[in-house]
Amino acid sequence: MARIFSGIQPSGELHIGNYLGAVKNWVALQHTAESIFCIVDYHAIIAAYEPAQLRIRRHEMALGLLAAGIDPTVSTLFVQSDVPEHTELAWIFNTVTPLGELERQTQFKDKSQRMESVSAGLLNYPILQAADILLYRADRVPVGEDQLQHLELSRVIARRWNAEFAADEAYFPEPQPVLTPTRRIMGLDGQSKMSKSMGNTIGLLETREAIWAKLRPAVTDPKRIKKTDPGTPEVCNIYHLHKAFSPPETVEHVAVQCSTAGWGCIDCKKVLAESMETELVPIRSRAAALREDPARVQSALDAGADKCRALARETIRGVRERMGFDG
Ligand code: AQP
Repeated sequence: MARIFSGIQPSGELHIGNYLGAVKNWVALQHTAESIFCIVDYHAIIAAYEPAQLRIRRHEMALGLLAAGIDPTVSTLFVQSDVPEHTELAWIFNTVTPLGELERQTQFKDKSQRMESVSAGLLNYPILQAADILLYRADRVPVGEDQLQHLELSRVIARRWNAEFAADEAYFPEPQPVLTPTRRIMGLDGQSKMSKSMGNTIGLLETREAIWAKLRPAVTDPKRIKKTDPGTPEVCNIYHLHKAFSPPETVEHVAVQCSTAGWGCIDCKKVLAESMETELVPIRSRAAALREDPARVQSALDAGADKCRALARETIRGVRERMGFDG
């Protein structure tokens, strides 16, 4: 049976970009393959953080994922730092990864430009990601578009390690991406990818009122100044969110109303807010039930960690044997 693995950083609130780009696929795919989902807290400490807040965010992320539809009786959900083999394998992969390949990663280039001091952790981030995936010898990785380059590096690392230490077998499979139709959701500023660290998000668990307060001023078609100006739906971030949340007939109607100046941007946003409610209300109500019962969240994570520790030990045993560390 194919194995799916994917991860998410507890670096802030679970947002609709994470949901539409990755988590929605996790929920759909969990019934088709053995699925392992990881809250990657070691990745999240690359940026400055408060330890007390990390504890809260880890729990909130688990709660959000369960509310989004991850079913712990079908999938495995766990926290990365509960399985020490992730960092052990990452160290090993450090030794087969040329520095130049890490320096070429777009995310490293973008983020390091925004930082005064760049840590080795930021550079090595994709190696830990390769270790996360390959530790479970996963075949498929449902991710958003921003992770494609990192995933390509995971394949290179698997290929290189196999060639060096397991020449006659593909000990590590080369993991393939699985994308959703909404592979890249832009932030409400319309400028950059919706991302926890950019503060341009709509949280998956936010209230109707909080969502409206963010949608109302959100950037639309920059050329449309007045309500009577016809808009261009394809360049409008709100139209793209309609495609993600509204039924096809509404999307079509929105395009006509926008391009003929039938609706102003606020009219269009009100319809989007309704479509979002339809999708988000059940998620919010599952989250409310889980908040009443935090032990349920923790026990899903504990069971997930137990299972993953056993799988990880088995992979590392094979790695150590092939690299001359046994006996
Ligand atoms: N805007 C997005 N559109 C589509 N998919 C997205 N993903 C993230 N943002 C978008 C996908 O969500 C999964 C988890 O990724 P993450 O934890 O790195 O999410 P983030 O919000 O991007 O987190 P950060 O902390 O703000 O990280 P940076 O600063 O690196 O963006 C992944 O599958 C990702 O593709």
